[in-house]
Amino acid sequence: VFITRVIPQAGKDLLLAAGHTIEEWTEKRNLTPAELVAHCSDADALLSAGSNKIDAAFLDAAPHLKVIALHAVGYDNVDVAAATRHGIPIGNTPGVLTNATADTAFLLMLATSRKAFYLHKRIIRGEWNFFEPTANLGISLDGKTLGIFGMGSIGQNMARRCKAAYGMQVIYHNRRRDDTAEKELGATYVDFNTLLQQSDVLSVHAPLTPETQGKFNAAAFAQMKPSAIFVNTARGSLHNESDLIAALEGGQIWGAGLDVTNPEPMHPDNVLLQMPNVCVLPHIGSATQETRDAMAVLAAQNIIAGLKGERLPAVVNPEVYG
Ligand code: 8YV
Repeated sequence: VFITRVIPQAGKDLLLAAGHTIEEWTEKRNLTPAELVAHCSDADALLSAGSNKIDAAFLDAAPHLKVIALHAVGYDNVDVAAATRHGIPIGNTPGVLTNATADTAFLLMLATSRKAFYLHKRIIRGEWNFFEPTANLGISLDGKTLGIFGMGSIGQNMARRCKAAYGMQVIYHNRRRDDTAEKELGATYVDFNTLLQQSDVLSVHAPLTPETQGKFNAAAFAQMKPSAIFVNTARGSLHNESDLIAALEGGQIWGAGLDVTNPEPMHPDNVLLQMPNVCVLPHIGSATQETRDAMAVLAAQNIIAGLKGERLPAVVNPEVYG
């Protein structure tokens, strides 16, 4: 089993206990496509943590692979149709990272609403020297409208937190209407333009697909409230970064909380990092010890099942089973 980045020991222990041999890439840099091919040409299974492209060319060059397990819920780096053609099941890690990722969205919403990261930087710079009742003001979240783009389990969890904490009204836009969101959370389904126009906080929880790529662009930001906060914990390519910067500079929206950027890592000179109403984190959505352990275990369970020829506990392409 080839593992593309260092993962929690719990996952590796499970693979070893099942009798598999593992090779783990430990360098702190991305494998090049050629290196990935070289390490997988004889491998029976790939455990992929990170954003390496798993495309048709790679699959052709790794003929022994019987299963691929992602240490992630998102699978935008995988050509799923090509994997299915090769008869390779793709596993991912849904469910176990839902709470941690919703927490990160909630954290970014709250931190942005109170300019927390910027004010922290001001203290470090020695700029906390005077109190004024009109300085350092943020935005209250009580009773505001939360818009969710992508009402899957993470979006629902974010909505649940925001309702419980702030009594927020929830509106959402999704590929299809969701019964749980409507019955349990009282969420209202709206079209995309209404979502933009009515949200005080707009939190993105959709996968990256050709339909969602660049969805939050100048035209979208222009429809939002000047007091709105944009939160993205999904994938950086769902928003257009220069359009986001222009919208913040032009006052079309008030603030942004980002756990994902394009590219990653974000360049330290990025103007977003200087803006008072912007909070950026280095893609830590699922980064708690407990969650990462659970992801590693589920990824290992997917590999073990795949190598036995059994159905993966969490499979992205069930059509591979015919
Ligand atoms: C992963 C993620 O940590 O699950 C996802 O889709 O973005 C993160 O939780 C990341 O893909 C690295 O494994």
